[in-house]
Amino acid sequence: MPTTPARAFPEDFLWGTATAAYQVEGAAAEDGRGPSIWDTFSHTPGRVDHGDTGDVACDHYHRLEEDLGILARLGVGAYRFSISWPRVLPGGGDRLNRRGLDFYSRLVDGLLERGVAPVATLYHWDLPQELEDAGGWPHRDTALRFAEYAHRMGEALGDRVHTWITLNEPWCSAYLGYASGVHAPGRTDPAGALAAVHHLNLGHGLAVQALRATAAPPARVAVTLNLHHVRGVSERDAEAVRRVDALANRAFLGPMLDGAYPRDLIEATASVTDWAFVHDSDEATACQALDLLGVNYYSPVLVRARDGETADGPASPWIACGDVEFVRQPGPYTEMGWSIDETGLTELLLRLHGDRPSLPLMITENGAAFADVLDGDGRVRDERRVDYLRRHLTAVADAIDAGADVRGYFVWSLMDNFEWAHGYAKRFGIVYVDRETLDRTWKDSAHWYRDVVATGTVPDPS
Ligand code: PNW
Repeated sequence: MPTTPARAFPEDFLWGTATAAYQVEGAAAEDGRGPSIWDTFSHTPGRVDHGDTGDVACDHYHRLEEDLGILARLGVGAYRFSISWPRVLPGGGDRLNRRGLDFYSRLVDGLLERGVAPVATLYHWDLPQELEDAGGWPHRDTALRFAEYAHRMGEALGDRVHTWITLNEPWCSAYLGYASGVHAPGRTDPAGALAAVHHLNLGHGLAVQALRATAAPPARVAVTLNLHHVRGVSERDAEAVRRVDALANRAFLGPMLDGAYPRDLIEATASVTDWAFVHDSDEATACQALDLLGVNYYSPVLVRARDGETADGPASPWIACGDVEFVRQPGPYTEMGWSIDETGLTELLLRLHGDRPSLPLMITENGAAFADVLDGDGRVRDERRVDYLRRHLTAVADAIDAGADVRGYFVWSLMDNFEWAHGYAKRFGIVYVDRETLDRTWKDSAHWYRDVVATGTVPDPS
């Protein structure tokens, strides 16, 4: 008998790992793939650390069999990947690129053959460049193009993919892409960013309709949000917490789940936009019944009220938050500088469950970057990642014990990959990828996670 209590998860809990197309695939100009905003952005000097690009990434496009083998040996029940829109519809438009689609078809079949459920994300940030040139997400037509893309994918893969995610982290797409400009397409236009928020919400709703019309039942349709667990330094900071919650969370939860933008969001941003891009029935369209809410969690957010507006700093993702100060959290930190605090995950899950008890939750990303080293004996001793994962899984178990309906958990990420503006320097994988040879090596965390999956329990650290 173990002397310390292990945490057991429900029998049918879904264990998985996650990646995204541009971060792992490479083969950026092969088999008819068109350019995306991330190709343009990463090839623009100064945008990505060390000038890294996704041209080769992890070469997953060519190493599909090897990577399927890793998933099979991990024993995971599901794999969350994203479809590259410009690979299947170069230019974003009508012409289906059969060779591009064939890659996803082989991926899906390969997963099913190994007993791994495919979880497909339609949009993990790689907008076809032509659609950006036509206005991008601030432009209404992008939402309509996205719905057509969703329709095509539902038709092509909906017989075999039973769990769909429309958008990954629209917060990043809108605010990092169009307000702070640290992500593609690198624009710094707050009004455009809020228009992007809306067209992402609208595109989501239209995509859900398209998937319901095409994917074979019982398809599960979800969206993945990077919900921010916001805390105030003191009671006096409640208004600052509410503002950040409106911009980061309720800007998406409101239309998608309640069919309306929060009034306080509209009011707080009135000097930036009049929200005229919201047409009469848009909020109703954005609000489609969902089978799951995907939650990506890395770290909580700490804020306090600032006296008086600040002078203009660098472009910020936090529109209309000049009177809010973002406070550095206490450590320890990951390599991203993100504070490690799993209590925020429990609290976030319980809040979501309390607000909407009938909506099942799934952790679609959680993980950490550390400065991993491949030792001479071929081992990566990433005990800090094991500790991070153990803490966060325990936090999920705490939320489940307190009543939250959490159906699954996906580690970000299956393997080290292109970490957006940070390039390859930030390693999130449980599998190590050598940047010279692209060889894959299981880190200690991968061995640990395999045991968690096999037993359905998180062992105590001892
Ligand atoms: C998420 N932020 O990105 C993405 O879904 C992944 O593709 C990514 O690799 C992972 O988390 C790790 O970063 C984020 O600045 C990027 O707050 C930036 C932020 C949050 C999430």
